[in-house]
Amino acid sequence: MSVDFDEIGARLERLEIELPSWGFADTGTRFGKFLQDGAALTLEDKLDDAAEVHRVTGSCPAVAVHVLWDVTDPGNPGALAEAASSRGLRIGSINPNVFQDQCYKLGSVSNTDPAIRRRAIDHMLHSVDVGKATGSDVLTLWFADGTNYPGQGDIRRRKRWFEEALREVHEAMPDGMTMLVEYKPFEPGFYHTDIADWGMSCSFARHAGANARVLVDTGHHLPGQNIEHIVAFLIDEGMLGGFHFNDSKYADDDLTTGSIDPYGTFRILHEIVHAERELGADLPIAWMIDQSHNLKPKTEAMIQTVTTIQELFAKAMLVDPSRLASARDRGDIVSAEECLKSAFATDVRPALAAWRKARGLPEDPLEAHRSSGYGERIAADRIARKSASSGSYA
Ligand code: PSV
Ligand code: MN
Repeated sequence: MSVDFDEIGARLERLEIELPSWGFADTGTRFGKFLQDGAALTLEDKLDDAAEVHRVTGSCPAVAVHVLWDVTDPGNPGALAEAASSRGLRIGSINPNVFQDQCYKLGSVSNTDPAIRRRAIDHMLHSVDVGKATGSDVLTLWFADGTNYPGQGDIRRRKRWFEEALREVHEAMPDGMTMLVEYKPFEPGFYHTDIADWGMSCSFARHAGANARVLVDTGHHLPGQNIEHIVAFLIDEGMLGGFHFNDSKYADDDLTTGSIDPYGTFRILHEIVHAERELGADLPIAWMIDQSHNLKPKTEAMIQTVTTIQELFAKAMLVDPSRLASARDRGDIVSAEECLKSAFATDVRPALAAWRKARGLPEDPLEAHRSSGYGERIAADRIARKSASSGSYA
């Protein structure tokens, strides 16, 4: 298959991939954390790392922030935007946190205690203000609400509290802000979660208001689920709002996109490319990464993720739409499948390297990052700061 890169390069140029601030800090599992010398200690460190990813890829100008973890001066959220813009970045999605405080043990907006429900809603309203102050146009909502045991909660009553809360927050959003409603089938609720799947997200988004959409986190599905079917369905309903890209083998593993099932991600991207071709325009999708790397060097893993998404997107654009349509119309299943397989099998890396070169970017972003010495420099600086502060770093 010959690679015509003009259309692909132009589309990739517009494919901005948002980085998660939390992907640069030390994270772990419920069994413990393995600390990295180069892990970000502060919001500024996270932005420095994001700026490094943007420097070598040219495709990541926005950074998602988590309100409790990143808005260290709630009285002056505009400072966040300044910190980002001084590094050539901007603040992307705003992620409220109504899952961490002790009061949320039995739920946030679905808690039976009205004072706790109010506290959660107020935090989301504050997050809308953070969005206004930072110029962000996306509010991303994920809730840990759920129950662990049969009988623990009144599922329908909780659903109605969710609807009320999301509507109130939606009403407070300025024009141009989008609310994204994320779903997850389990964890930390191991019996039921209040927004367990895409259908519930879609229903809650519709109740919330005209600017609410569904957020598909690729790791938030039960094994074997056909995610590209969900994506295609949501596109057709006008309800797909954004992605949290990652990969998983078992559940919400937070693995690097494409590390386990690159063909699965390719098939998702193909549904998007297919719809965009029919529409003749880009779909209004927020492209976000949601990965916490416990073992891989974090900045390297982000660069690897961005280049992988670009490769898979380019491959998806190689699917020949007229050959595919004709095979489908003839009922020629083998040829239809071959359209996808041969596009997926094409090595797009040389074409992507040439595309990057033409944009004045490094042909190999990962190699450029490694040879810059950035990783060693930040590790030395951050180790020194860790040992100078509390001495808690072991
Ligand atoms: C929850 O598992 C999630 O996917 C949500 O998007 C959170 O905001 C994010 O991870 C960060 O922990
Ligand atoms: Mn997520």
